[in-house]
Amino acid sequence: TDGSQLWFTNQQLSPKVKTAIPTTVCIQEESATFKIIKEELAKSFPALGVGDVSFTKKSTKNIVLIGTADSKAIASMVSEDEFAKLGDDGFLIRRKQGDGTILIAANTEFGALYGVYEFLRLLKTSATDLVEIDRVEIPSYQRRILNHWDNLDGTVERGYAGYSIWKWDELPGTISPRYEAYARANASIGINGTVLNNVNANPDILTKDYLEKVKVLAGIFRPYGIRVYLSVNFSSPKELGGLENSDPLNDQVKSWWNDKADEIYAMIPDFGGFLVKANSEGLPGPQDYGRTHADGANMLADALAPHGGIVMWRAFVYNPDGDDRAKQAYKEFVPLDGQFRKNVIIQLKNGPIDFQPREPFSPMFGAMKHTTLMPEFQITQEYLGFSDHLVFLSTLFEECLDTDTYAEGPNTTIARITDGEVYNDSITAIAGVANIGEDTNWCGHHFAQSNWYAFGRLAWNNKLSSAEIANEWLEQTFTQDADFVAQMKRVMLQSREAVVNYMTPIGLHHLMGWSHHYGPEPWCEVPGARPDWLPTYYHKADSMGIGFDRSTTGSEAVLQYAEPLRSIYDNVSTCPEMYLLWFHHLSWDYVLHNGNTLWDELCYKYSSGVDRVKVFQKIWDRMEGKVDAQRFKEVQAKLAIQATEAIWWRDACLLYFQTFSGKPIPEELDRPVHVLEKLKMLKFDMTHHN
Ligand code: BDP
Repeated sequence: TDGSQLWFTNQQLSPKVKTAIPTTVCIQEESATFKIIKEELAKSFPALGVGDVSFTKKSTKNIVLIGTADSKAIASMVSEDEFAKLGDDGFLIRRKQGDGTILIAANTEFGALYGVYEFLRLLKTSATDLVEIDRVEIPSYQRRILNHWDNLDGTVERGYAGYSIWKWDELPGTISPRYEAYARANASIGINGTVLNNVNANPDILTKDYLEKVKVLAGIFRPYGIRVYLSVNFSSPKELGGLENSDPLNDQVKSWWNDKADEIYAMIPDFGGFLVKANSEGLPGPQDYGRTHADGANMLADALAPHGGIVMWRAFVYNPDGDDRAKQAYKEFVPLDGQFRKNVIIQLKNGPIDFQPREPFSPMFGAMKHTTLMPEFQITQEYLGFSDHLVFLSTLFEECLDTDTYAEGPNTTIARITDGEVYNDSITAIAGVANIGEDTNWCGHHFAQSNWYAFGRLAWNNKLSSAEIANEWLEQTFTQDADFVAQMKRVMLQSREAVVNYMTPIGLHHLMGWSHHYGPEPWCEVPGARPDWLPTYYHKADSMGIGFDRSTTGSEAVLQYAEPLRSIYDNVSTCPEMYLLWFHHLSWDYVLHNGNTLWDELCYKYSSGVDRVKVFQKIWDRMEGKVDAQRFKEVQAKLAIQATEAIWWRDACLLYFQTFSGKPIPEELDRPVHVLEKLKMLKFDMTHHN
């Protein structure tokens, strides 16, 4: 098995499904989406051993009945009240008592499609016994979106699975079969939007030629319930339209965008909207003209509003001459609270810096009470070992969503702030930066598929646990063998903490190599470089100690958090140890709660990260024979890289920090196998990773 089939690999009926599944399927409606539903069932039932399916429009006993209220049979079995609760994408699956019929009902055909994928998932995983099934699912977020950082030249920024799956040169004439496979995979986990191009947007995406290509993709995705969105360059009116400037208050600029929106919607009536990175990392934006982010976002929002489109405006802004980088987005955006149009959503990375293995949450969550916010996660592993390291990111996503901001008192979690529960937002959304490329297995590492999967599942239901997600992913992707699932679930659930420990434990961050962001370079110096792109800006190691003082004696970033978090983070004895060096600069002799000095604890943490990966290797080796030989070997080879690189990280960081601490590595721990001076001379070769 080469991984190309993603989580559709294992077609085995779950042992828990004791009951007979009807093989007659009644679907009374017709559409492209219902056709997909039929195809899925026609493929899956025989493969699962349920039997060949026969489709009928007649509702009898002992059938699988699928549809919306437009289907008479469905309408007679589901009340209006029940339908009202389901919303656009929700569905119910219910076993009708007495005659064996399984009902899958929704308000829309897309809801029915999600219901069918859920039904198939239940058949294939040991989640539920279907005999008495009676469940309602309503997605946590209305818009569940992948962000592709794919460039028009076919490269993928921070992509580690080969070139882009979008073949812009071949479109619109030639259609890769991958497009539909992509749509199917996304729909199966509830993803309903895709931003096709990089946030560092090339204006050309809005030319007629490219829009023709986009239109073809939108057409393929449409029956799967997936809308297309585009990243736009704020200077497009100037660059493409030949206008004098792109000032959002310039009437010509406004009409350029209005016309562009009209043009897009004439071609793609269900177009989702724009994603914008503006005045960030050198990109143009409204501030170039003395205007605010709100001025810029609102102008675009006004162009899209008549068509029902939205603007996702990114808050990833920071400036080398500004304050502590961790504080800047908040300082820029919070004063604008309440000034954004209803169809603007501020898209916010989970942490205040940048997708590090661990960051405290961005304090903007909860601080903008009159502005809609959406979380942005990074599925691609820019800072977590690319597609070479096995890291299950679900626990990172879950940690963020479950974090209590206390913005409105206890239980103001990021999940509840962003899914509309706390502030009743009319639009809700969540985004994940995709890890997909043209590699046969889509994501570079077989286990990296689980991160795409987990993002979709959490976007659908932000209360799911990572353990449940790992479980169902493993069962569908590999096997239901109980030992395999139990062992590998443990590996997955521990994997993120392992990477935190061998890269950036105790609140350290941004220690990685210059520009490519691979491997450790805590010593990194680049002549003339922006200081806020250098590790020394973040770790501040010196002979006295290590860490970034963001407490009230330092940059005061803690003040951006609501009480009691502000005080908890500010006080070194109450600050959670996982954030200690994020918020405090501490002496090497500082004693932690467990009695270790900070230096010793750093050594233990780095070592434990390495040890964990070695355990992962052993566990995987025991799985031989339980999975196909190809995937077994490929994962085994990746784990070997990961173990080697975990040691590289440990040695590089400890040897370098040791030049400041002057302290020995605790007796019982493994000694470094590298020499610092040699590590410093390593030149990283990106070609190996693409
Ligand atoms: C950083 C990446 C950079 C992205 C930027 C962003 O290094 O490639 O363009 O984020 O999110 O993590 O805009």
